[in-house]
Amino acid sequence: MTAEEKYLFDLHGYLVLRGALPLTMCQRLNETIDHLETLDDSQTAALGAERKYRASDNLYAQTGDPAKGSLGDYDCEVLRYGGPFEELIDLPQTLQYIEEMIGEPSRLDAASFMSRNSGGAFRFHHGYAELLPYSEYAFRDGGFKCVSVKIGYALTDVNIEDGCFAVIPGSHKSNFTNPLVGQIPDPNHPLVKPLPCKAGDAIIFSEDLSHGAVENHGLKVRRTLFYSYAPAFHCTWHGLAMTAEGFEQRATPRRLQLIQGPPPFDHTSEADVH
Ligand SMILES: O=C(O)CCC(=O)C(=O)O
Repeated sequence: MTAEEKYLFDLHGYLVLRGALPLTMCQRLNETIDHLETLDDSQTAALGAERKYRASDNLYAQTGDPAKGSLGDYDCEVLRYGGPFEELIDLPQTLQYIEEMIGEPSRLDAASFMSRNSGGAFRFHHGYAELLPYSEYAFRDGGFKCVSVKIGYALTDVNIEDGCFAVIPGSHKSNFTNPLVGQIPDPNHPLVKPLPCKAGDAIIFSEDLSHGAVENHGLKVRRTLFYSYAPAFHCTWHGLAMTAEGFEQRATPRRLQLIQGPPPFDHTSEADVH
């Protein structure tokens, strides 16, 4: 991270990396999703790419209205399918940021694809002075020590009207109740920063930051991949870091380590304990 990126991440709680996904990779990811969407629910489930449709009473998500014959808003645990989604586990363009923001041996604790139709939105959560051990933002001894850092990869162009990701910059350090938590982000509210993206852009953010998505008023389906990382002592989010058959055999050593979790303490700190 450059000195300016460190300053901005500390100040705002997020960074936008333009063009983090190489164009060809973004195309391959979209082609894979296009293919999976030609299959019915039982066929995708048999391949490990089960579509989990958002319930309309979800606490945070406002579900969109699919066009006639299209799929409803759904999430998919893409690593259970494998394919090109495995390449994002250790994408060099973003992993270097993750390592510096966590500042400890790290692991991947979740990965999912989200498809959101017109009308969909996601209410603000986090960033309200709560003490959540799984999401704390911290800076100590000259380095970041974040407990959860997430990357949202845009697979489609998303403007404000398409329901882009939105944050309250600086809320990761807030010590007071946040009145906007639980509300759908209003892009015109002075505290709210909508983050329009082009396909291939990545937003890296501390989970401690208030974040959500503004309402999709457009006609396009928004496609996003979320990859989440944490210190190695973390457990994973339910099944969200489970991998497809044969992963152990084909994975690079770094990919395998990020999935299995490296030893949580490095050699020096282990010596401190004895
Ligand atoms: O829809 C979005 O971009 C926000 C999703 C999100 O924050 C979450 O799933 O926790």
